[in-house]
Amino acid sequence: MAKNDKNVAVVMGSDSDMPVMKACIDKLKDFGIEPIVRIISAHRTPDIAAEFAEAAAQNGIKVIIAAAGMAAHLAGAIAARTALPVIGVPLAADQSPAGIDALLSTVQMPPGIPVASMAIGKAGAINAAVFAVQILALSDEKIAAKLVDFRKAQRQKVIEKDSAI
Ligand code: RP5
Repeated sequence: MAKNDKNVAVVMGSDSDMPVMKACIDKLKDFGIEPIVRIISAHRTPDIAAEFAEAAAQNGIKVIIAAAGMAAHLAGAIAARTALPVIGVPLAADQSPAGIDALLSTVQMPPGIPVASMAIGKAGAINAAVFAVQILALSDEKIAAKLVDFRKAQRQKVIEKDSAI
């Protein structure tokens, strides 16, 4: 993969994760960020997960969002092989105990190799995008300005809902 201007990667363990992770991708696009999107499994394609993580920084990626369900080791496995910030999104897969399995697998990283774990499911998917935006905003004034606008719009929506009651 050539170095490009796509500096956020959204990686998920299966195409079955896409219905939830679309919310993450769409939120990034709202901020003008076109992410690299990959399906990579920590368990089914561990070699590809390792290659992706080890090459990510040299490929221009600054933040990695990694989502998975069940024994959700994807975010941790990637974090083990890169010093880039990794944001984890635990998902509630079919037959999962409401995503608690994935939450614990994502959040319970050993000291020294952190994953910034978001909430389970769509809320976490959206917050992963916003958190990635917040990281990029530290060194990008245009993204920082969009973040200010996003917060203002969000505030306004709540005020309007309050007025409508
Ligand atoms: C995880 O197992 C994936 O992230 C997905 O949430 C879950 C089930 O995967 P599929 O059997 O639908 O491919 O690795």
